[in-house]
This record gives sequence, structure tokens and C-alpha cells, in this order.
Amino acid sequence: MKRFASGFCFILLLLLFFSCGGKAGEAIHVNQIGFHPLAEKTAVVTDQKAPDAGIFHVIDEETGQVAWSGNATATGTWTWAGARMAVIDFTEFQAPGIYRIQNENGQLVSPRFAIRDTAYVPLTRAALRAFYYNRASTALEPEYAGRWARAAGHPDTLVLIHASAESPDRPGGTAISSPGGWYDAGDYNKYIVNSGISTYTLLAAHEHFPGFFGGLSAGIPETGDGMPDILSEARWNLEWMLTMQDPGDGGVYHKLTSPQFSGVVMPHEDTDPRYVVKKTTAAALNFAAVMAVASRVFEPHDPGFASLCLSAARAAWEWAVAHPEVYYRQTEMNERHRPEIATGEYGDADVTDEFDWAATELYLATGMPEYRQALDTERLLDPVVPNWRDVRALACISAARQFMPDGLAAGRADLSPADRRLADASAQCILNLAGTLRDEYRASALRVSMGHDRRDFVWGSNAVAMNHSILLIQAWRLTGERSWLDAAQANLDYVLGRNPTGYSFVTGFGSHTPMFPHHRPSAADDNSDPVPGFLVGGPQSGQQDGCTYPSNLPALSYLDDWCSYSTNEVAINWNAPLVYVAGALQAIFQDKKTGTTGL
Ligand code: G3I
Ligand code: 9MR
Repeated sequence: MKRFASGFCFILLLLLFFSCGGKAGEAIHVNQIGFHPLAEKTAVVTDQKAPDAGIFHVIDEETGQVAWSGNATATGTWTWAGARMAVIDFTEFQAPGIYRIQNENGQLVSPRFAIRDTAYVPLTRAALRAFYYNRASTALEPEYAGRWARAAGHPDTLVLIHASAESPDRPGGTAISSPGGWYDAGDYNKYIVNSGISTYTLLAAHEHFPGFFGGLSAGIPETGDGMPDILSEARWNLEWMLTMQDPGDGGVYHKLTSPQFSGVVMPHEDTDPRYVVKKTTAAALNFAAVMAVASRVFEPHDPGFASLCLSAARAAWEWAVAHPEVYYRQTEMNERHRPEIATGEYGDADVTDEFDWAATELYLATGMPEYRQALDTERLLDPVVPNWRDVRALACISAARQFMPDGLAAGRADLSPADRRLADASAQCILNLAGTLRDEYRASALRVSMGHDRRDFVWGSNAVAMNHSILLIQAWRLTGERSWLDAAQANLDYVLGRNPTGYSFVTGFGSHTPMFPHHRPSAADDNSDPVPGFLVGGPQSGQQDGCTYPSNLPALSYLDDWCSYSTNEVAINWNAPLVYVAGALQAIFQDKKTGTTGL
């Protein structure tokens, strides 16, 4: 898409929006994809003043008939958007079809949505295919990429060792080959810690829901080769990550990057030199954790690859133990080395969580006591929502799954005392954190856990919502209680349109979606619509890009414009939890494994 179309289309969208009924500040927001028949189903009415707790109708789009009627309940002000809310709960309505919601006089009308058994199958597939669209070093063929086919770019077969990364065997300026992997985001660089958590999340999706994800066909070149597509896609990045390890010492380069962000060009048009930059402790540990998980997940499919991953993981761990405090500080590095590097930092001055995560995954993969002894179980009790910089909760997720595959109630009697301690700490870690999220969902005027902490509205806030849901789904798996699922569903509703901006934040999925994401291929190609299946970063009031926003309120500070890289970029670590959550909810409802409250 040529980006200068944006102003014109923005005005057109505004006109369309206001001609669709409803006054400014008054609207019905709903998940624009829709629901599985068994899911909790809510819509919200927002109003600057006070939404009436009046009657609302679910209208069948085909017949125009009223299919369900009920009241909206005023829930108070959702401070993140400074607006009063009322919630319409139509969970009891389960009939498949296509619907809209409107008030009695028909002045307020929601976007259309579906209720269907396969509610999230196309979305999950598209969100996974987004990874394929972001593959580096390969052409995207029309057979798989359709209108978004493109030439290969960034072969990365001659990548220079940056001065910050040199070692005796690999002096600065010499070249290594490091092809493949995914572009991180809307830029064309590849960063270990961010691709690590993204790859983990895809591997976990398959590990936790093998039935659904094992059968999900993504229409990628590997489809039909006997390997689940989600594992093939993850392997595309794992193979790249393996090339980022220095075979001389086991250390892992922090990133593979051009010195500056490229212009708004297609991949093959960006021919700037590329470098691997500085080995860091965070990169080594993140790599070690993900490779250990990969060894576990790939064991039944490809034992040779699994064992390669495990050796790489162990070597990276050894490097990190010997270099426990090598942090990535770009400004400092630029004072000492040339060329200057200006791309994404992904800096992290606390790697205790990376140590805990890597130790846990290596222990789960090998059973070797040395890894368990390196783990501080106490620290697992105080986790935060997982993100590229804080991965401690991932240790809890993996250990809880490994030791309690059938949930808490199934018992842990046959575990050794040490494993039992780890199992209990992991369960507590998940239930404590998920508990605060569920409390917020229950108390929230918007009925979402987003906003449980003011840091929820950060750069990439939509992924915070999805990572909340991953935790809530773990709590459901441990306990079987339905309410965890309802809270998880609520955040998916939020990113798909039940939010005060009225956007479904996934490109191509919904009736009001981002058209101008900060994604170079989407901006530089000839298509009028962006590459589909990408979750954009979402609202947050940092406004680090200096664009002009419609509001300074955290949940309204969003702009569908190329300019807005702080709210409208796409990124692999934002899409991976979308894949997980959409697929997990589909799998769960599909299997009707909805726990003790029954459905
Ligand atoms: O560390 C502070 C914390 O102390 C403070 O309380 C908080 C308040 O907002 O900010 C914290 O730092 C934030 C940091 O992320 C860690 O969460 C910064 O404000 C915030 O600007 C920073 O955003 C990161 C952004 O890059 C800029 O560095 C995003 O998390 C990260 O997703 C994003 O990643 C970029 C890559 O650099 C390049 N590729 C695209 C990708 C997506 O936009
Ligand atoms: O395009 C870049 C985007 O991918 C990054 O996430 C973002 C933050 O690091 O930076 C963007 O590049 C901008 C640069 O930082 C400042 N000049 C404008 C660039 C975007 O047009």
C-alpha cells in the first residue's frame, strides 16, 4: 500500500463511521469476529454521559428479526478511557448465525459478528500465517501468499561480525551466514530475545493443545509434509536462532541488524549491510530456554533435531553462567564501537528471570539436578505478566504443565519432594497472578482484565491483553473452573473490537480494522489492504513517535497511521499470544472441556 493514501482513507472512514448511526461518544462495541456458541458473550455500550441500562436486541442479519433481547447493566466509568460503560451479557444466546446488536430505537448499532462452532479457526490460521508473511531470506510465492507474494530479501548469508561481537575465531568485519528466521515486526531486523518468547509461545500452543494445533493447516510451503504447521513455522525461526550461536564458545548474539532502520521499502530493496551484534546474557539464556523447549517438543517428530537443540541449549547456558552480567546497552556500546547501531534495543538490566526460565526448561528437558539447583523456586512466587523482558512466568507455565498435565486435583503424589516444591510454586505463581487478573475482570467497568496495572497500557498493550489470557487459560487448566475462561475470552473480545476505540486490532479481521500498520511490506507493496492476520501494538499514551493522537487517555491513544509506530506497528511477540489464545479457546470450546460448572 502506498502510505500517502492514508489521509484520504481516514476521512472516508470517519464519514462512514458517523453515517452508520450512533452519536460521537456513544456506541456498541463487540468482538467483531464473534463467539463460539458456548462462550461468554458480552457487548459494551459506551457513552460520555451515562448509558441507559435499557433494552438491547440481538438482530439476525439474515432475517432482520429479533433473536434475543435483554438489558444492559451500567457498570460505571472505565478510567482508562474516561467513559461510562454498560455491559450487555447475552451468553445464554447460543444459536449459530450472523448478528448485530442494537438499542430499542435503532440509533445505536454494533458491528456484525458471528456465533459459530468454528468461531476462531480462520483467525488462528491467519495469525499463524502472519509469521510466514514475515519470513526473512525467502520469496513468498503466490501459491501461499496470494496478493501478498513478494521477492526474497535479506539473504543474510554474509552477515558481518560487529566490533562489539568479535571473538578470536570471528574477528570484527568477518562474515557469517545467518539466514532465515522472522522479521521482528514492521522493521527488517531479527532480535533473539523477542523471537525467543514468540517461538516459545507457538511451541507452547502446540504442546498444550496438540489436538487442535496439530491439525491446523496454515497453507504454508511445509503444509502436508507430516509435521504440524505450527511446528514447521516455529522451526523456521529455531533454525535461524541456531546460527546466532557462536560455535566457539556457546554465546549468542543479541541481534542481527542493519545499523539504521530501513526506509519504507520491500525486503529486496533494503540492501544495507547487516551485522550480528554483541553476545549478551539475556540472549544466551533466552536461547537456552527456547532450545530446551524445542528439544522436548520435537523429540517425537525429529529426534535428531531435538538433540541438536538440547546441545545448543546447554552450551548457551554454560556461556551465561560464565558471563552472568553482560547486558545490552546500545548507547554505551555506540560510545566504543563502530558502526553505530540505532535499531531496536530490547535491553534488559535484570536477567534473574531469564536464569529462572532457562534453568527450569533445561531441568524439564534433562532431569539433571544441576539445573534445578540453579533455580530459585521462591522467586517463582512473584511473577509478572510475561513479555519479552520478563519471562519468569514462562517457567511457571512450563513446569505446571509438565508436572500437572491433568490439573491440580489429579495429584502430585508420585513427584519427588523437590519436584513437588517446583510444581506447587508453579501453580501458586499462575493462580496468584491469574487471580489478580480475574479480580480485575470482575470489577472492571469494561469487564476486562486490561488495566489491572497501569503498565498494561505499554507499547504493545494488545499483547499484554493476550498474555493475560494465556495466564488465565493456565489457571483454567489447573482448576477446571469456568470463570478463568470467561476472563480469558474477555481479553480476546477486547482486541477484536469490544474496546472504546471500536477497532478490531487484527488486520483483515473485523469490520473496522487497521489499514495502515507500521509494517514495511504492507506500506510499500501495491495492495490497498495490509498483510492480514497481524495484531497491531494497540493503545498506550507514551506517544513516543510524536504523531498526533485523538486522545491522551491510555486506552484511546491509538492511531491507525503509518506514523504511529508506538501503537500501530505489528510484531511477532504480539502475534504469538494471539495465535495461542484464539486457538486455545477454539480448542477448549470445541472439546467442551469447560470444567466443573458445566455447559
Ligand atoms: O523500563 C521502563 C519502566 O521502568 C517504566 O515504568 C515504563 C513506563 O512506560 O517504561 C519502561 O520502559 C519501556 C520498555 O519498552 C520496556 O517495557 C519503554 O517505556 C518503552 O518505550 C519500551 O518499548 C519498547 C519499544 O520497542 C521501544 O524500545 C517495546 O516494549 C518493544 O516492543 C518495541 O520493540 C520494537 C523493537 O525495538 C524494534 N522492532 C519493532 C518492535 C515493535 O515496535
Ligand atoms: O520503523 C521503526 C520501527 O520498526 C521501530 O519499532 C521504531 C522504534 O524503535 O522505530 C521506527 O523507526 C523510526 C525511528 O526510530 C525514528 N525515525 C522514524 C522511523 C520510522 O519512520
